[in-house]
Amino acid sequence: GHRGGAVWLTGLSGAGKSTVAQALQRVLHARGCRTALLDGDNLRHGLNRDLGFSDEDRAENVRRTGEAARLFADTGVIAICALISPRQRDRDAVRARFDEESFLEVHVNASLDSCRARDPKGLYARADAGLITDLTGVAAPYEPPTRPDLIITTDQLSPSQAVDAIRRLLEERGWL
Ligand code: GGZ
Repeated sequence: GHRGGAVWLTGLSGAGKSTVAQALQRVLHARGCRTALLDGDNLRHGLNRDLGFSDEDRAENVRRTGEAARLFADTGVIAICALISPRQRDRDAVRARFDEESFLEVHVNASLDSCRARDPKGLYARADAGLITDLTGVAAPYEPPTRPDLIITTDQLSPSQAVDAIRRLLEERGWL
């Protein structure tokens, strides 16, 4: 069996949050865990489609996703959340909605240079061309977690190594 909770992946666009989230979901499924994947980019097509990228809208995006994650966690599901979630206060507000042992903040860490070099969606190029004026890390702030439960440096770890580190953390914390 396993416990419900939220694994909250925060980091810059292009740091690898979605890749790690999907790989984590596969590993947890293989172990018989029930999971839900809440990916910021996907949620912005549905639940959060009314929201943009102002500080206020990002805060609401994070809040709403945190509430959805809590509903899943309450039914015993492990909610894997992958949002830039650039503000510490917004992430702290989500954490405060969970039992202390049911929320894990994971910093998916990559240098801005490597996110730029990857630029999987061409966002950094579009920001340089002036087509996006509020890209996180370029023209909008990113506050790295002050006390993350785990830091995954994707410059140094493969996706499977990153997932392994999260799996070990879940075992240590008694989720698995
Ligand atoms: C940040 C942006 C922006 C701006 C579009 N700033 O890497 P992606 O492309 O696939 O995922 C990013 C997604 C960010 O949504 P989040 O819900 O994770 O952001 S937040 O937590 O800050 O609310 C990115 C894309 O949307 N995108 N414009 N200006 N990311």
